[in-house]
Amino acid sequence: MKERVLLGIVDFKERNPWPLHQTGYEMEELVKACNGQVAGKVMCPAHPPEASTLIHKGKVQELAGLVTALEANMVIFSSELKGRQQRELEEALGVRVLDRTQLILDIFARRATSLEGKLQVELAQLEYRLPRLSGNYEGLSRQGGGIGTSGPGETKLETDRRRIEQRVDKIKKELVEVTRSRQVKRKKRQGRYVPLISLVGYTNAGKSTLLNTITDAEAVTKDGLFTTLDSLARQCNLPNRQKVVFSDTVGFMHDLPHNLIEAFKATLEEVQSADLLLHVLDVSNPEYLNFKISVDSVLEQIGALNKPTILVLNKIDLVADKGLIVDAHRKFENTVEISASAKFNIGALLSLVEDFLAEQVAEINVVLPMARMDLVRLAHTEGDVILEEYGADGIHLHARVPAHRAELFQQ
Ligand SMILES: Nc1nc2c(ncn2[C@@H]2O[C@H](COP(=O)(O)OP(=O)(O)OP(=O)(O)O)[C@@H](O)[C@H]2O)c(=O)[nH]1
Ligand SMILES: [Mg+2]
Repeated sequence: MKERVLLGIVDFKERNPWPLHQTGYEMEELVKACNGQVAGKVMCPAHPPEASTLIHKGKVQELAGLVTALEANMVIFSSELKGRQQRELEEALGVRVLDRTQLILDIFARRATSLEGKLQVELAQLEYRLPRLSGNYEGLSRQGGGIGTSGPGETKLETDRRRIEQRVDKIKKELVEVTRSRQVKRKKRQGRYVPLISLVGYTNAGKSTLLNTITDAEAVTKDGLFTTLDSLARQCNLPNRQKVVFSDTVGFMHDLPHNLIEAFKATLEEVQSADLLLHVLDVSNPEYLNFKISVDSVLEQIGALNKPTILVLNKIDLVADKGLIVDAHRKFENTVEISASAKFNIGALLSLVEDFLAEQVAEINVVLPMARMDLVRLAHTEGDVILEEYGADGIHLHARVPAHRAELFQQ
């Protein structure tokens, strides 16, 4: 059975982090991503931050009336709730109350498939719950398969802070192990110096679609939020036959729960170690400039904002006003407009990628003295060897190596 959700869109007036209609739209999309059904949407003016309740009494009464009239079995607020606020609202409304953070965590819990992803989400959920635990509050039943119940089950242990803390410690240790084994795999790949290109961007921008268009990956694409959670990497050849790896990543969103970003930092190492980022932007959405700001803010939090980046203006098949593209080119550096699904202008994007990589990868074609096997080994471990032949005059080596290594071979 689908949950029927009444949405409370909290209006902070001039303190709103984001246009309110976009918040409302995104909240609806988040509910859909959880398989829920939006029964109604109510704007709720917020109290000043120092007030103990989030919204005023009259509004709570109005919501209670709507819960009955619309047969909603859950109310979800667009801003984060303190433990006490959530309990008071549940008592007043008689149905379960969640906030945006719990909703996002729930989506991640549903979508996580890898062991690492599952652990990361469980960690974020437990850390969200810890400061909100309360000794004697039973709360409304969290049994069944509804929104907010995915992930670690809510048992008696939930009220036992110490046991949750132990679980948090255990997950952290397990994550160190899982992350280490993934890093070993990545090192092996990097050992051959195949440049890594990471696709980043707001959720639903078209990253997975672009990965599929460029490589022959079969990444899942869908109109909806947070379709991709685990990163997926695919090797392919650029038109100039250079080998590269493209990797798809989890989509970003504005105001992502902080402990979720923390938990996903290990996965996002792919982004940190990338040679080049393709920042995919859905320019058919009027909020695209805000999307870019949000994505840049997450990139900054994971220390990847200064990476070489190509801004990929996607979904231009849906953009009627071409002035918008001209504008974006003027505003930002290194932009290229494409349509990932209609496969438009992909050639231009790839040639831009080649230009970027050319600055980081050098192609060498040299004859080395027989005594310099160390350089041949270096070319194998850090580079991509195209030809290796042993002649009377020495070792003929044709390879691509990291630009900063090229000089060693030229001497
Ligand atoms: N019209 C149009 N639709 C596109 C284009 N690129 C992607 N889409 C659609 O946009 C939706 C989202 O695409 P995805 O590739 O799943 O987006 P994503 O960035 O991977 O999203 P998350 O994994 O949720 O972060 C899908 O319905 C795609 O078919 C495009 O160039 N034009
Ligand atoms: Mg995706």
